[in-house]
Parts: sequence; structure tokens; C-alpha cells
Amino acid sequence: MNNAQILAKSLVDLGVEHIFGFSGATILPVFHALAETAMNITVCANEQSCAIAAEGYSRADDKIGIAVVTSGPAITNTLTAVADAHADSIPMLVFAGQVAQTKMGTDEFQHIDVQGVFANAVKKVVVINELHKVEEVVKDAYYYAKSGKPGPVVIDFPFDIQQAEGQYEGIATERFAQKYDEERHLGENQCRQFFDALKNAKRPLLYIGGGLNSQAASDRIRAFNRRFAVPSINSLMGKGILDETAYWSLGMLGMYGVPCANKAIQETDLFVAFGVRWDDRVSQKVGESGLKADIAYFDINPEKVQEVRFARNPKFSFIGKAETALDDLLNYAVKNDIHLDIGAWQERVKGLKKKYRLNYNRKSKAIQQAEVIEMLADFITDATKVTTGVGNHQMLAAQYLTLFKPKSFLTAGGFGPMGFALPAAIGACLASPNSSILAIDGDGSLLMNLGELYTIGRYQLPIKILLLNNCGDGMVRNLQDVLYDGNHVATDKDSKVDFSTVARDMGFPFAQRVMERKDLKKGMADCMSAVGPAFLEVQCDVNEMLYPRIPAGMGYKDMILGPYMEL
Ligand SMILES: Cc1ncc(C[n+]2csc(CCOP(=O)(O)OP(=O)(O)O)c2C)c(N)n1
Ligand SMILES: [Mg+2]
Repeated sequence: MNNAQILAKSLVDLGVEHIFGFSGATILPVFHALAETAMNITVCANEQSCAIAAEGYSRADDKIGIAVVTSGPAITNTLTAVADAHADSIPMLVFAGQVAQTKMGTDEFQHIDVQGVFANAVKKVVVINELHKVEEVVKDAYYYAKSGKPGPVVIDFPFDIQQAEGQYEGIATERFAQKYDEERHLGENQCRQFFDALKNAKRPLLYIGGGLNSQAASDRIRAFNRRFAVPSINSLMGKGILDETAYWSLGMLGMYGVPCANKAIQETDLFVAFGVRWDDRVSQKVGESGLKADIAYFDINPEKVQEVRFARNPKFSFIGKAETALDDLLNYAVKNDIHLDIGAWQERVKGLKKKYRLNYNRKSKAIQQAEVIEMLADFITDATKVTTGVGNHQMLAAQYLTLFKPKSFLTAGGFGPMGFALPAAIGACLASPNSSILAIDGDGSLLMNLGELYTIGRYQLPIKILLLNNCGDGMVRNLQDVLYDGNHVATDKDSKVDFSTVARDMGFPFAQRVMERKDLKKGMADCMSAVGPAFLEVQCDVNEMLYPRIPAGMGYKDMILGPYMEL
């Protein structure tokens, strides 16, 4: 067996059924070895999309997405996706072909120093050499990527080593899983300390981030709040984890967060953060508004907890798995019959939620993005998984849509690469074939990975795409409106292209364009009930402003509600 075959066999042993790939000379031994197995290979239009699809696969399910690409420009094409997975703590594996070891560093065709390029954008890079056992590298990487604070692992595989003979030992995968077991529990004293703080607080607020974006963690935090109903907010990455239909669930916090969440944070006296990384778009604003609350912080990443211990002196902190911590807390609460006395605060947040409703320009002749997304909300079920591009449409989706499950809002948070929606939807579709996959995209973002229309059409993947075409880079145009006297340098796009025609040509049986409000409802209903790939383009207002908004460097108290939400 050569090492390329060992790689393929190791993946099969790990239970991997799908990979996303793009070929090239230095990775051919691996592709041909994969072809000898039952592996399903999805070929995207470029390597960035392969890696975003792998991310989408991981984001949608507990399995890990895998991309396989060739050397040089192919592996560098994945850099944006790898950095994105790293920023959002998404596990994934990228295997790259590499020139033969003797040619590395000799100005060889399509050689790049993968370790050098990826070092700061990745959880780990492994450059395989003769001393490695390929089986161990692959199986270990799979569990390492998932472990602790998850992230991407890039494996650079020189051509000569792929072809060399090796030994396949069939090492039990459980041994690698066990290696990364996380066993930290909260002791009785810690539970008491935490509940003392929670019971003393008059206005506690839970803040939930992507660290809890799994079925297991979501089940626990929902159980916690079935008992306590502590008013709660979430980060962009935390969407879908909480029961968004509950009165105590206020929605997304932050620069473009919903008004009631951004109001509640100004009033809390105990900020209980779970699985968040204190993104600057959230926390600088906390600092600025002078959040005087005590902090309790739970996270699996020791460095982050230590950083927060130093910077914010939390009343309580715990390094470990959210599921375990929440189990410990709930057991303690049941055993000690703990109840909270926060009725007044619960009433207060009910009031905030009622008073500060989202709204938009309902009088405009032009269709508003917000209006389309508000209408779309009625089509979301507990089987829906949404992906987005990056821009105003993304923030509106986070604001307006109610999602019912964790791992159902797949969006690029910490890095924000436009072009995310389509390839992520491809990954989600393959990871979760029983879900209904809906990609909400902007025209700018769509253009970045337009080639994925071809991939979706070619494989006839049942993905629905809702394109909110405002003929421009809406989010950046909005900045220019505020900061550059409305001078839209480099952000206006040609309005004449009919993307639905492009989609039809790419193999979408349903592809429609809605230009006027009167056709919107029917267009959306038809798209949502269509079978197979479906594409709906809606021509939206080029001048729509996204609200609410907190200007850069300002605090929550400076939130601008805009003309349509102002009380
Ligand atoms: C790869 C990449 N390039 C540039 C940006 C900066 N950027 C953020 S949002 C945005 C505009 C997005 O336009 P579109 O996808 O049409 O969404 P809209 O805001 O119009 O809804 C740009 C240029 C980015 N996030 N990612
Ligand atoms: Mg746009």
C-alpha cells in the first residue's frame, strides 16, 4: 500500500464519506486512491469553495469536512477558508499535494511554503516527512481538529511520500478520540460560588456564543433556561442555540445587533458569557458603554479565559466544556433546589422586546432587503439550515429570522469572507441531506463564488438560493453614506445582469427574478416549494440603510435606531 492509499484507508476507517476536492498533478495519487474506496468526491469550481464547502459540512453537522487540493495556487486558494474556519473555531481538514521533498524550496513549479503561509491562520499545519506514519497523522488530525477549541488542520503531503510504500496498521480510531478527552468538571464549591453570584444578581444576562453551537450544548443551555428563564442574548455565531421563540431570548447583540439585546446589556448586573471570544464588535462596545456588571465566563480555550481574567476580573470563570459545566450546574441546582428571584427583570426584558421592534422603510417603492427576509421568516422550519454571504443581507438574516435548532445558521462571523453562502450550502447539503438548505446571498458575495452555481447545477443539489440583489456592496455603501458623503467609490455594481438566467443556464430547474413587489410573495412561495436547485433573485433598493447600527468605536448607548425604529 502506498501512503496515498493509506490516507484514503484512514479516512474510510474514520467514517468519512464525503470530501470536497479539486485535482492537480501533485495530488493525483490521493485522488486515485480515494477512487478505489466508496468516497464521494464533490468537485467545486475552485479550491476556496472546496474548503468553504468543507467548513459548511462541519458547521452543519458533528462530522468533519475535508478538502483535498493540489500544491501551490491550489493550497493558497484555500487560505481564506482556513482562516475563516480558524476565526470561528470550525474543525476541518485540508490535504494538499506538495512537490517532492527534494524539490521543496528550489523554486520548483507550484511550490509554496505551506507552513510559512498558513502558520498564523490555522490550528495546526503538518508537513509530512518520512518520519511520520501517515495513518497516525490522518487519524490524529481528525480528532485534534475537533478537540478543545476546534479549528482547521492543514496537511501538506509531498508527492514522493504519497508514492512511497508504507504500513497500514489499522489503529483503532477510539485511541485518538480518547487522547483528546476533556474531563474538567465543576466542583461543588464552584457551583455554589456561581449560584451565589447568580442568586444575588438582580438583572443577570446570559450571553451565548458559537462555543455552544452543538446539539449537546444547546440541549443543556435550553434545559438550564427552562428552569431559570434568565434573559439571554447571543452572538452572531450563537444563533439557533437558544430557544429563539422564548420571551427571555432577545436575539443578537453587537454592532448590528437587535435593539432589545443592545439595550439589555446596558442594564445587566451579571453578564454570564458562555463560549464566546469577546469579539471586538461586541466587547469594545461593552467597554465603551462602561458595562458595570460582574462577569461569569465559561470557555474551553484557556488562553481566552486567562486573558479575560486579567482584563475584566470576572467574578467567576471556568475553563472547560460547556456541556459538562452546564450538566454540573443543573445537577447542583436540582439537588439544592435553587430558584431565582428575577421576576422584575424578566418583565423588564419582555417590555424591551415589545418596545424595541425591528422595522424598516415600509413606504418605499423599491423592495427592501429587510422586507424580503421578514417574509422569508414564515418559510423557516426546524429542518431549515441557512447559509449567508457577508454584508447587509447577512445581518438582516441574523436579525429577522427565527431559527429553531443549533447548527442551522451557517455564517462567517469572525473573518467574514464574501462568497461564503454557496459553497457553505453545498457542504451543508451533503452533510445533512434531510435538511432544507437555504442560501441567502448578496449580489457582491454571489459574484465571488459564482462558479458554485455550476457545481450545484451539475450535482443537482436541492439548494434554494435567495439572491438579494441591491446592485452593489450594500454594507460598504452604507459606510460611505455616513463617512464619505455618499460617494460610492468602488461599491456600485452593474444592474443589468439577470442572475436568474445565469442560474437557469447552470442547471437550475427553478430560476426566477422578481423586479416588483407584487410578484414577491408568489415568487418566494414557488421557490420554497420547488424541487431540486432553486434560485430566486429579488431586485432590492440600492439605497437601503441597515439599522440598528453602532458607529465604529462607540458604545451600546450610542446605538442608532434609524428613522423606522425610532420611538
Ligand atoms: C472577500 C471580502 N472582500 C471584501 C469584503 C468587505 N465587504 C464586507 S460586506 C461587503 C459588501 C457585500 O455586498 P453584498 O454581498 O452584495 O451584500 P449587501 O451588503 O449588498 O447585502 C464588502 C465589500 C469582505 N467582507 N470579504
Ligand atoms: Mg449587494
